[in-house]
This record gives sequence, structure tokens and C-alpha cells, in this order.
Amino acid sequence: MSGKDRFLGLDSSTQSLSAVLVDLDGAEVVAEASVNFEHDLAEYNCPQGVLPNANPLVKHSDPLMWAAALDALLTRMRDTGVDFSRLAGISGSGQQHGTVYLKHGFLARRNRSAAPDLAAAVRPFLSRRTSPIWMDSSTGEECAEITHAVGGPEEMQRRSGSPAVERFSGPQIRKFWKEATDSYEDTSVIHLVSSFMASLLTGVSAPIDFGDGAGMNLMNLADGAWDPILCAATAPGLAEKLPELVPSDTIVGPVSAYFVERYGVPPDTPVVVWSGDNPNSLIGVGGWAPGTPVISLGTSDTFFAAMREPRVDPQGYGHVFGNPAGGFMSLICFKNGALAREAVRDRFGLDWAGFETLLARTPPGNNGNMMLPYFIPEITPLVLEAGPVYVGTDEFREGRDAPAVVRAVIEAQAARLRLHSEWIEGRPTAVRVTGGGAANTGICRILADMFGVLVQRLDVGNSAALGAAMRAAQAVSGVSWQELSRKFAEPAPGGDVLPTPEIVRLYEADFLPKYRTLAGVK
Ligand code: XUL
Repeated sequence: MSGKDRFLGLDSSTQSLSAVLVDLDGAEVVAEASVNFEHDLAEYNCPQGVLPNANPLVKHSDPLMWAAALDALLTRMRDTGVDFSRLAGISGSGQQHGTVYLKHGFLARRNRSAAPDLAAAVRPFLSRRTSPIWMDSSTGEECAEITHAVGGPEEMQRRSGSPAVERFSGPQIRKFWKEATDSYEDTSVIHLVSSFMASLLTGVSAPIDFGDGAGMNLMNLADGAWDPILCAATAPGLAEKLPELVPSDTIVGPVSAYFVERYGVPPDTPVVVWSGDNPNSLIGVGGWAPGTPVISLGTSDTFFAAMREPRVDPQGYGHVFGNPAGGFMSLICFKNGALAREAVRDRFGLDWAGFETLLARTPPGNNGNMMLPYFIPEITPLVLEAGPVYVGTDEFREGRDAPAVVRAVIEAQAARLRLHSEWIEGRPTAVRVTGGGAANTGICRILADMFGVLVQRLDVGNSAALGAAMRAAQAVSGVSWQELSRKFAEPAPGGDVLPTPEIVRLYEADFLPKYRTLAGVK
């Protein structure tokens, strides 16, 4: 491989753009870096990665900020001495569902060469100034219209792997078409965050992979192509505005000259098609084969698992996406993940260590205190009006019992993950936990007890960026998923958390049935 054995994985997430650089021969992560949107790119006014909006259901972000983050991240890496000379390939991960709307001429060479940086190169070509992201819940009407036009929720699920979902790209595109028809018509291509970022890297309009494409309510799950009925039900002329759909190991092309000249990336470094953060994380935690489900505790909490056959959630909350390693994956997403944990932490002026100390002060089952943790509008189950619900003692309900409130949010989140993943076939023997929340052993203990299985953790915190680097290595050098997982995604020694049988029984016999009734889970 001409002495080049390093692969770069980038992760354009809700709150930051991060990088993991791996050395394939040495089987190690050689560099990690990150740019935080709120703190490092404050001029874009996106606290926690989201543009302020008076309507709590509307959540948009600034695509120029994502472009600027790519320059900021690579500058930071170059200036801290990261050596790109051995780079053999790049891929990436994007927060799923978010869309970027571009006019004709985006990425034409003459337009790019005149621009001083990536944000300036993109700015004149945005046909929609902002990008709706996965946190948006404002398209209920459009979901109903699309579902009706397609012939009902079952048909929607059968075709796309999911019912019509507020945050998915199709309903968002329909809303844009209805509200700003002229700008929609002025749009020549609609990218996902993943394909937008890959386009910036390559200087060509990049395709969308089956993993992320399945999160749009526009791709036919069975044949991996844009579904003409779904497209027609969404907006006129849509199929012509969508990038090509390709397998997740497709090489888009070489990195553009901009990155060679500015950051010293070797000319011709191949860029592999990007995917969504959940499909990438599936790879990054070694969950590519069925039997190893994953819980990711990030801005959103998600549960996902590789599947051989596409099975759909009878309750309509879960989704089926493409697995980058082939086949399918299930995905259940909860909006009240880190944001709910942070709301409780901040309410009592705690840091994470203090949060964990309080968690340990209350017994499993929380003396009967329970919470429905809807700090922001929720998607699983659908709750459009935010507001946590407290059931229990007066002290607890009035927020005077901090340890009980801390335990209630975590027990509720663990119960949600357990109850909403029951439709996925096969009881696991272990669950891999990743994301920022995985560092908190108290949280992992509650997950182990709620699922009644071993919890395994991994060394690399950013499994989406790591998964992207592993995908780049697989696509460029043909290394097997087994070997890549053995090198980079083995559970960390000492990271295991075992369930405690009496607590498992208590949750099973008492807590879970009560939570099921309170939350109305069937
Ligand atoms: C998945 C989902 C989120 C985003 C952001 O359906 O909406 O997990 O991908 O992480």
C-alpha cells in the first residue's frame, strides 16, 4: 500500500465535528480532534448546534457552520502536528436526516477556486439558508399527507422501512416545497449532511449510501433505489434533485486540490462515501454482525442492531436502515438523551462526578419514584409538548429530592431503551454501550440491570468517527470487518459491567411493568 496505512474518519454530529485517525498496521488510533460548534464557531449562533427558534418544534442548523468546521478541524489538526502524509483514505459520518439545499453550480471548479474558504464557497449556492435537522418535529402535517398519498402507514413502512417520521428528510422536503415553492424550484440538489460533507471533500456532488439514504422516507428498502411513489408523494420533481444512491463501500473520488494545498493531504487520497452516524457507530463498536446490539448515549440516545432480514417495528417507532457491512440494521431513537441528563445535572448544579454520586445514593426502583423524561418534545413515543412528568413523593415531584430525580431520569431512559427494542428478534447476551454517557459507570450499571445482560464498553469514545475510519479502510484496502473489529472495536478490558440478579428481577417484575403502563407502551 505504498507506505500509506492511515485512515481518517470524520463525524459531523449535532454539536461538533470530530476526527479519528487510525493506523491500520499498528492497529491504533493515532490522533483525535474536535471542533465544538457552540464554543469554537460561536459566530454562527448555534448553541448546542441548533439555531434559536421561537417554535420549539422547529430545529434548524447552519450548513455554512458545518463547512467552516471542516476548515477549523483540519487547521487544528495541521497546527498540532498531525501528519497526513501517510493518509490512505477518508470517510465520514453525519447526523442523520438533516438536509442541505443547493442551487445549480454548487462545486463547479471555477466557483470554488475563487473562494477563500469552504463556507465562502458554499454561501452563494444555498437555495435554503438553513438546514432542518433530526431534532425537528414540525412536519406532522406533511407526514400525514405523504402517508395518505402512499396508501397508509403499513405501505409507508413496507416501502421505506419506517412510517413517515417528522425528522426524516422526505417530510422536511415537502414542508420546504409547500412553504417556499420558488426556492424549492431553484434547488438543483438536496444533500444529506453526510453527502454534503463528502461533496466538500471531493469537490463533486457526492452520492448517498444505503445506510443514511434509508433515513429519508424516500428510498425503497428492498431495492436500494429512490422509490418513485414515495418521491411523488413528497414533492414534484424530487427524484431529479436527489444524489445517486450507492453501497456504503463506494469510493466517491479523490480529495479535492483544496485539501492537498491547504492541509497537506496527499493528492489522490480516496474519499469513501459518508454514511449516517448510527450506521457508522454500528461498525465502530464492532456490531456489524447480528447478535451484538448497541446503545449509543449521545445527544440522542439510540438503540441499534445488525439484522439479516428487514423487520419493522409493529408500534411504528423503530426504523430499518442499511448496514454498511451489508444487510440491514434496526434503529430506535430517543430525543431526550444527553439533553435530558444535562437538564437534570444543571438543575442541581452538578458535574458528572456529582451526578454519579447522587445516582448511587438511591436504591434501584427509586422507592417508587418515576419520571417520563420529556424535557424536549419526544419522538419515541411521539410527545409534541415538552415537560417531564413526575410520579411519586411530594419531595420528588417538587424537585426537592435531587438523588431521586437523578435516578428517575436514568431509570426512565433505560426502561425506554428496553421496552422499545423488544420487537427486535433474539434476546442478546451482551449490549455494547458507546457515546458520552458510556463513561458514567452508574448509568451503565442501570442499563445492565434493566436489560439483564452484560454491558461492554470500548476505548474510543467517538464510535461514529472510528466507524467511518474503519469503513474507509475496508473500502480502500479490502481488510475484512472481522479483522477491523479485532483491531479497533474490541471491548475495553475493565470496561465490562455485569448485571446484579436481584436487581434484574426487581426491574423485570416491578419497575418495567409500571413504567410500561405509565408511558403507555404496548
Ligand atoms: C436517528 C437520529 C439521530 C441522529 C443524530 O434516527 O435521528 O440519532 O442521527 O444523532
